[in-house]
Amino acid sequence: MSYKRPTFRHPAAQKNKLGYTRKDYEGAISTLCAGCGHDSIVSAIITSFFEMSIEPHRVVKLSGIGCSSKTPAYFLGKSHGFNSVHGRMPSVATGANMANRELVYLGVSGDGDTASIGLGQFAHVVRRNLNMIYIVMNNGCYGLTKGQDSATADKGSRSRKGAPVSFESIDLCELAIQLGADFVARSFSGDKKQLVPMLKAAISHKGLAFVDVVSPCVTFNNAPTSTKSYSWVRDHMEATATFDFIPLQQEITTDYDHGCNIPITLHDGSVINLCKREDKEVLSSKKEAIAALEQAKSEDQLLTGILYLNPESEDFHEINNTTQTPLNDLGESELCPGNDVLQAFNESLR
Ligand SMILES: Cc1ncc(C[n+]2csc(CCOP(=O)(O)OP(=O)(O)O)c2C)c(N)n1
Ligand code: SF4
Repeated sequence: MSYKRPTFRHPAAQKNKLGYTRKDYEGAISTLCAGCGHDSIVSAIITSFFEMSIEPHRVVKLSGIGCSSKTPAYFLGKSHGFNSVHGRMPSVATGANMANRELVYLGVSGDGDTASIGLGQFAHVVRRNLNMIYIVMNNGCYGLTKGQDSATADKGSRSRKGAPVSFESIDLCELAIQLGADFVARSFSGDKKQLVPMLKAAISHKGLAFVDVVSPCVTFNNAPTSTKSYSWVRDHMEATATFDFIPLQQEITTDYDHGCNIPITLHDGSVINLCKREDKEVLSSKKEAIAALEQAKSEDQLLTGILYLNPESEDFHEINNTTQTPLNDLGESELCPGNDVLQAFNESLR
């Protein structure tokens, strides 16, 4: 069940370049537990799309099943939406993206949805580099089905009622890097200052942008013994870099503070402005990114930030040389070019 928001609009509400207010990017009122990290991520998504002035009707939001997968109901109420089957969001996203490459695809998933039942689908959508933003709201448990440990729960950690986790956890960021993702980032639901520019950069990235957001489940997995709790994350968080996101339309040069900021240009020309901590490197090598993640883990730290970025990313459409035109805009002669073309094509494969 979802509740509708009041339709009142404050006449002085701030508008973006399209003339929309933040309200135009909201959805139904959340029915998640008060304090759930997922709601904070929803708010960061709304802020990012509003501030980037993306037309809501150009966005497709997709999800699987779980509390996290319910959240597309709570943002971008005027966008296209598809709530699929548990762990199957990537295949629906692939089909939609292949039919129309002009839209912005945002997939929302949970750690159960992605790291357990959907692991196979996750692996293939990452290696195909589908042009989408893939967010995992990672709480280390199956919130919707009453808090069972998920595959991202760290070995030895303990939820509110459970025994210590016996198995090694899956680090989705490391896995995404190994599978070929060109944009891999991690943040914390309670750190909007980091999360909003990170999401903006993910939206601008061409190819799959994977964003793992540790998002505490206050009802089932917020005990201090859990590495996905508010208290643990606050005490053990370490950032690779602080950064700001500069959209393409803005003057870039005036924003740089040389000596601190490292600009990285994304495919659409927009820039992520990384402000390195003194002892940190920009992570553009897979090997180094994985080593940094492992190093942080061995020191009991949660590494956040853009963990790996390949600005030369080539997405699924480019790799397959697909048509620029959405399939429903193609005419009969393009969809069915005739026997001669078919014969020539078959010949070219002999
Ligand atoms: C095919 C199938 N198997 C199992 C379930 C039961 N189920 C629903 S949500 C869920 C796990 C949700 O966990 P997660 O993806 O981490 O999301 P959260 O609720 O924690 O946000 C499970 C096992 C289901 N709906 N469908
Ligand atoms: S059960 Fe956990 S994940 Fe689900 S809404 Fe409540 S706090 Fe959030």
